[in-house]
Amino acid sequence: MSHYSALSIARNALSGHSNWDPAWRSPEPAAAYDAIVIGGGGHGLATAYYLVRVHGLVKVAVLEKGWIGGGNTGRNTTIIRSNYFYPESAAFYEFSLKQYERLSSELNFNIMFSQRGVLVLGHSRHDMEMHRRSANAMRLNGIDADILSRDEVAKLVPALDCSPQARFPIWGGMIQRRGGTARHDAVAWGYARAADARGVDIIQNCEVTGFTIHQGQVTGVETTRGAIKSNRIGIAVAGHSSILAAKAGFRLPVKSYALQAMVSEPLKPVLDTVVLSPATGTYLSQSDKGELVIGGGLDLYASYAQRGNLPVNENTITGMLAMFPTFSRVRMLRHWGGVCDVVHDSSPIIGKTPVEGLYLSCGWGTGGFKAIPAGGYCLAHTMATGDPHELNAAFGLDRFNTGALIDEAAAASIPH
Ligand code: FAD
Ligand code: PYC
Repeated sequence: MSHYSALSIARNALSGHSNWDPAWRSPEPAAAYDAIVIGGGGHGLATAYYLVRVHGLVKVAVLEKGWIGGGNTGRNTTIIRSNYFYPESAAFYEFSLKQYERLSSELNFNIMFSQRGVLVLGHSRHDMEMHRRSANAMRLNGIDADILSRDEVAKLVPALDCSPQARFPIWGGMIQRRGGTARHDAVAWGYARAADARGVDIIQNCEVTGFTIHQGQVTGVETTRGAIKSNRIGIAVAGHSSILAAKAGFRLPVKSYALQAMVSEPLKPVLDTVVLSPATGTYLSQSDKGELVIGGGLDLYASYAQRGNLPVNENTITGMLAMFPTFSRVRMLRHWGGVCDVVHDSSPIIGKTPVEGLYLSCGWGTGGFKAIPAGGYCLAHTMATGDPHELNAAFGLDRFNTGALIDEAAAASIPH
C-alpha cells in the first residue's frame, strides 16, 4: 500500500504539487550518535536502515557531502545479477538478489525491479567454454544459469546481428533469467525514506573532513557542519574510500577510476533483455522510458573525474554498433561518469579497519549497485556486533595480508 491515499494524490496534483510531505526529514546534526554512516549512497543508506531495523540501534546518522544518491548509486546502469564464480561471492550476491526480489515490499517503495534476464554474449568457442564453466559453478552454488545457442540468442534479441559476417560473431551466450534492472534512484530513496521513518537522521551537505581517534579507538568525525561524536562509524563512500582512509591514518588497496555510461533518445520497445558483451567491451539495456542505456569499460587511468568524455564514448558506441548496426541512427541524449573504487581482485572490502570502531564498505568498483541490500545488511551486522556476518567474513581487509583473494574480475562482465 502506498504511503499516500488517492485523495492526497489528487489534491497534490490539483495544487501544482506544492504540498507533498517531504519523504525524509532534513535534521540538524546532533552532538553524538550511537552509530554514524559516512556516505549517502545506496550502501550507506541501506546500512543505516538495517542498523535500526535488524539491530535496534536508536541514534543513527548518515552523513552525505552532497545529496543522497548523487554518487555512483544515481549514476549506474542498474544491472542486478548474481552470476559470480566463487562460492563466497555466489552466496553474497545471491543473498542480495533475493533481497531485491522483495525490496519493494520491504521498503514499501516501488524500486521497479524488472527480472528481464541478463545475457552475457559469447563471441568465440573460448567464450562459450568460459560461459559453460561459469554456468556450472553457478548451478553448483544453487544459482540459475542457462547456456543459449546462437539461434536462441537471435530469438531473444532480434535486434542483434547474429549473421556470420558480424564483426564479433555470436556463438551463443549465458543467461541468468532472474537477473535484471531496478530504478537506481528509487533504491536510494526507498532506503532513505524507510530509514528516516525509523528515526535515522539523514544529513546532506555534510562532508566528513577528518576523524577523532583516541588510543586507537575512533571517537567521532569532523565535518563541514561541526564535530560529531560516535565510537561506531562506517565508511561507505565508494570512489573516495582511499581519501577517507588516509584521514583515519591507514591505506587501502583501492584505486579510483571513472566509469562512463550514456543514454539515447527514447525508442519504442526493442530490447527486453540486458545484453553484455565482454569481447566488444559494451553492454546495453532499454529503460522503461525507452532510452537505450549503454556502457563500456573503465577509463584506463586512475582519476576522480566524475564526468564522461568523447573518446571513451566513441569506443563504447563502436562496440554497440558492431553488434546492433540498426542503432546507428539513434541519437544520444546524455552521458556521465562515476568514480569507482577498484580493488585488485575485483571483490569488495566489508569489515573492520585498523582503527577500533571504524568499519568499511568499499571496493564495489563497477558492480556495487546489485550488492546494495547485501552490502548494507553485512556492514550493519559488522558495525552492530563488532564481527563480520558469515556472508562478508571472506571479504575483509585481512585478505590482502593472508593472500586469500577472491578474483572475480571475469564476473565484472566489463573490461577492467
Ligand atoms: P555511492 O553511491 O557513490 O555513494 C557514496 C557517497 O559518499 C556519495 O554520495 C558521496 O557524495 C559520499 N561521500 C564521499 N566522500 C564523502 C565525505 N568525505 N563525507 C560525506 N560523504 C561523502 N553496479 C551494478 O551492480 N550494476 C551496474 O549496472 C552498474 N553500472 C555502473 C555504471 C556506471 C557508469 C557506474 C559509475 C557504476 C556502475 N555500477 C554498477 C557500480 C555501482 O554504481 C556502485 O558500485 C555503487 O553504486 C556504489 O554504491 P555506494 O553507496 O558505495 O557509493
Ligand atoms: O555489475 O553488472 C554489472 C555491471 C555491468 C556494467 C557495469 N556494471
